[in-house]
Amino acid sequence: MNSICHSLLLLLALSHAQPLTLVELEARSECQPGWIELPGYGCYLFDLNWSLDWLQAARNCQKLGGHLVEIETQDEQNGLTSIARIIGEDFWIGLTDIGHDGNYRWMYSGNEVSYTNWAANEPDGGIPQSCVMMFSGYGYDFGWTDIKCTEWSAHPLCEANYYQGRKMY
Ligand SMILES: [Ca+2]
Ligand SMILES: [Ca+2]
Repeated sequence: MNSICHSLLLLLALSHAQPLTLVELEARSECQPGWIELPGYGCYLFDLNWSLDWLQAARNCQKLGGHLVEIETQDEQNGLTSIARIIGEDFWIGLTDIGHDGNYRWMYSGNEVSYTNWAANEPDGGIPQSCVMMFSGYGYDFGWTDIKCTEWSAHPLCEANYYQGRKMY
């Protein structure tokens, strides 16, 4: 998108009294088409094309040049929650305790989880529930739940670095 067009859209967006729609958020973005920017954090894809199990969702994000989202701060979570509320569906995130029950790690970075957004009484699943979803139902409001990796389907929520031309940086 050229910069004049981008500035116009930005002006339009800033002059809105209403919250931005998904289309407007995408139009303002410095990310790949279809991805949404959270300024300072990166690019995110709420991939509504697919409803997949956790591993398939992870592969799907990888194929698209990203990875399942890793949520490190309350700010990042708040941004993602506000978009997920508009969509109103469940999303996989890149957190798992497969192979080390109760010790949650982000799959892509390998980092142990520090910030968490567990819903009340979660995680509650022990060994059978090893993958983590931002869940829309039961009043969870996109808080995290541990859930079976293969018996549930949800949309992938992918994250990638900023995009310039064809090069990620
Ligand atoms: Ca992140
Ligand atoms: Ca659970």
